[in-house]
Amino acid sequence: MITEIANKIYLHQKNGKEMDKITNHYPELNVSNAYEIQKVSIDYAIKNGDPLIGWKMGLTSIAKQKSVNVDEPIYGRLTQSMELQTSVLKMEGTIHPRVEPEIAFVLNKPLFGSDITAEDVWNATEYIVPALEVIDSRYKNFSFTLTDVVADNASSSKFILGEKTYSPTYTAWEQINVELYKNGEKVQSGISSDVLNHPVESVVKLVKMISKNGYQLDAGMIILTGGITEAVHVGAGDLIEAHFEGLENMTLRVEK
Ligand code: 0L1
Ligand code: MG
Repeated sequence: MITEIANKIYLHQKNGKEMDKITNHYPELNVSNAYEIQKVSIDYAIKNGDPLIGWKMGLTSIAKQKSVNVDEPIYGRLTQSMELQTSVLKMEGTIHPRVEPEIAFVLNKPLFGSDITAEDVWNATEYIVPALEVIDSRYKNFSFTLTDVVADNASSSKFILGEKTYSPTYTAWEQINVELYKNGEKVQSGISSDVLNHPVESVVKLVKMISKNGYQLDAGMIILTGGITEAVHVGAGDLIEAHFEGLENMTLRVEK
């Protein structure tokens, strides 16, 4: 059953086609099953030439956790085809994308174990960089239970990293105010402490969560720590601008 569901989700992710919630058909599935489904579906992508290049944390703000009625974040996996190389998102192959600003860590050492600390993460960080994540649930109406969204790789779709990278000591990474503009109008704002109090704590939590399932973060991996504002719906013709206080600004143009 796990492999059958994982294959179906993989195909819907690859083709950008919406589907019914898996819990409609398999109500007995739990979150632990969902993480297995996530692993198997990403393994299909990897076997088909799309390597794992990172991990992400989702539901890292109290507001997002409340929206799914949970009190824990979730994690997902990032593969090479998800990384945008130019500031353009093509609507083709997406369903109902939303964009959110994040802080990303890039590692130079592996990180593992349930006793990991923030200091371990700082010591393993090559650089930090602003990012925009595009989330795009494969489920109809962007509506799901926790089990559904975990199986669907935490709604991962695309992401782009900023061009300018920063040292871990560059600034207070939990005090970055971010404003998100859509077509010139401010639509969201937030502060990076909304990401589990500090983005570094999101990496700590990620390592603890995946180590329970027998995984680790490898050197070179990109970690998206979680949305600093609510995610904003986008469609063809939209221009998103993210102003990260004290850092470079980022833009994303959405095309047909
Ligand atoms: O990156 C995220 O926080 C997304 C987590 C999944 C929930 C959603 O799709 O909003
Ligand atoms: Mg996110």
